[in-house]
Amino acid sequence: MGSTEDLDYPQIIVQYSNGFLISKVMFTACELGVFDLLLESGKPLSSDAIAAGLGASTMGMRRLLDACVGLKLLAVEMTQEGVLYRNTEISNVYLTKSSPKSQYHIMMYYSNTVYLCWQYLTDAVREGRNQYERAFGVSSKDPFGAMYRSDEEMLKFMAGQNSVWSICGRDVLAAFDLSPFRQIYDLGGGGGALAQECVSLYPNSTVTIYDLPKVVQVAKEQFVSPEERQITFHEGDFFNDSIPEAELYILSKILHDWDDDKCKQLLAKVYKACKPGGGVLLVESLLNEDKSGPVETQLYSMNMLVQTEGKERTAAEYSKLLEAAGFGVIQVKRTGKLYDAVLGRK
Ligand code: ASE
Repeated sequence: MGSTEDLDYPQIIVQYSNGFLISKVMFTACELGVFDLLLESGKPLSSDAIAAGLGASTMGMRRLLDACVGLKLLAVEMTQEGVLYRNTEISNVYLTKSSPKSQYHIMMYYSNTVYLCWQYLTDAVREGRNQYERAFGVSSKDPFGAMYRSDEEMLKFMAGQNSVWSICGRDVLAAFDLSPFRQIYDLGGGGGALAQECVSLYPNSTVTIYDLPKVVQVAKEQFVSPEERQITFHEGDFFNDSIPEAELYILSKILHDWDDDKCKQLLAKVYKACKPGGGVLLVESLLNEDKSGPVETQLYSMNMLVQTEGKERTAAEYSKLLEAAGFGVIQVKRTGKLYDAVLGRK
């Protein structure tokens, strides 16, 4: 420690410069299927065997595997047959595709979509708007039109967002006792992973996923089985179509996509639809009141700049938006993880 003060060797600057190299090594090992192959094999493998199994060059693979060892994403052992690689515990749980807590899809979204937008971060800061036009040649006027510019992109986004709830979903839903709310709408609920967590935590609730028709179609086809009776769907655009009556509305990572005007517009609509005694649960990554951190949230706010019309906000900022729409008794719970919860009551 003390390295931040050391002007002779600026450890922190070196670390930050290399940050994107670290990300890309992890993304690439995921994308090539290194962790999946090692899980399936059930025994440590040589770099030649991994290269052959994944159709990669022996030289490139050897280097990638060694970098993963340095990052503690793989472990290495010396045997008579030579050097063998195996997954670490954290890779088995989070980096393999088949794990229930897999972060594979969010990594692919970061690596292939988010990463390309960040190429234009300088332009985003200069212009104060998202960079879809430069990154992908699509209009940046309608951020979700741009983000869902193809079915493939939409599916990658939905799968990516779903993976976050496998690690944060339970905490944000348990932050408040939501058991009094039986009839719940998850506005912009996408692939439904948060809805699935919700009905498992609150077995007496039903959750309706309200999302764009093409999102609902993919959610039904790929993510939520018809056997999950507590989950239903409603096709619509929450800015332009009506919002049905319910006891609780979940807006999970929705307000961070939009500017204050759009947020107020949406919350006013939710307030009107909400049953008296009902509420709204905001699930967002909260900034400190002085915006001094957490650094993950500050970085996400930069990402909202390059990808959307929104930003990350403080608890007081969300409270003000809720109050402007008519909601009262606003409670804030920080989970200590990536996403926090804010509850407002009608
Ligand atoms: C959105 C969430 C995300 C819109 C675009 C997004 C995420 C990535 N791109 O509502 C997930 C959060 N991660 C980051 C880096 O912001």
